[in-house]
Amino acid sequence: MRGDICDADLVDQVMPGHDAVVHFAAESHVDRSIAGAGPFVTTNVLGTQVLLDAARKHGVGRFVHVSTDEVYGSIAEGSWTEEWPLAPNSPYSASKAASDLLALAYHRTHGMDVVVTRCSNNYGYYQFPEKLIPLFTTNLIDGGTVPLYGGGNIRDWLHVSDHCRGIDLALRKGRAGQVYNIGGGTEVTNKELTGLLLDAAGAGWDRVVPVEDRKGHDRRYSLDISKISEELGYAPQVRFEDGLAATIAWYRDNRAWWEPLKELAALEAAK
Ligand code: TDX
Repeated sequence: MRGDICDADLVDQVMPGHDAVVHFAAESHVDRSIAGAGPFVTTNVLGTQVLLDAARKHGVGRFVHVSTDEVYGSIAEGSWTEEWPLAPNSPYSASKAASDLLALAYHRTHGMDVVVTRCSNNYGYYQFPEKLIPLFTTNLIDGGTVPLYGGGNIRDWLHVSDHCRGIDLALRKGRAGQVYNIGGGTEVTNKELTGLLLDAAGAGWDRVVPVEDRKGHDRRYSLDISKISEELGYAPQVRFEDGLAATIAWYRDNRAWWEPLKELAALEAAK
């Protein structure tokens, strides 16, 4: 069944009988949140509250809230542990921080069995072509250009299958009320990553268009994953070079999936 997490009646109907909720649903693109924060507050904050209330009412066992490293803000050196204070910079990350804290508050206030995970930048199959890797890859496949903001910013890349492995461990073995960072252990600058995507497409730097920097652009994300590694036995398994090559091949082979989505995005942007 597909529906809106803000639809309290629908959520109330579908919740009974389940022993766990894994809450992935969110507005997730930073640039969209800069253009308009409304849907981010509605879906990420109110939607999470609707899910928490329904899970509590119907006695669902475990509630895993999937959060993000962006709630910590930006870090110049070293890596964030789970104790780091939250300092989000974009309307997107502020809305995720609010939902992350709300989930933890339901544990402390109501004794709900909540676990929060905070992941680094995901990549892989079926990622909406608004995020850096699928946007640049599909633009290059089509012979177009890629809009690079600055380029010195650093992200830690996590293959979607490693993220799911981490969430599955948190669901089955995580301790109630705890937060677990899930990182990929591969930090690269956006410029380095763009170079890899250009090489894979057989394209040169003339295809890169420098554009005005993102407002409030976080410079670097870096997660310390000792807690989930030591407590739950997590380790990322997909090497970045392998995961990236497979992802690029997937977008080459699956134009029918992403082309309509890009057409829709272009129509929205033209409005
Ligand atoms: O067109 C672009 N040009 C560009 O230079 C886009 C879309 C991005 N970028 C840069 C901005 C970032 O430094 O690339 C980096 C990655 O950008 P995104 O793919 O938009 O991801 P990011 O902003 O890092 O946030 C992502 O990781 C954390 C997800 O979108 C979030 O949902 C997640 O919580």
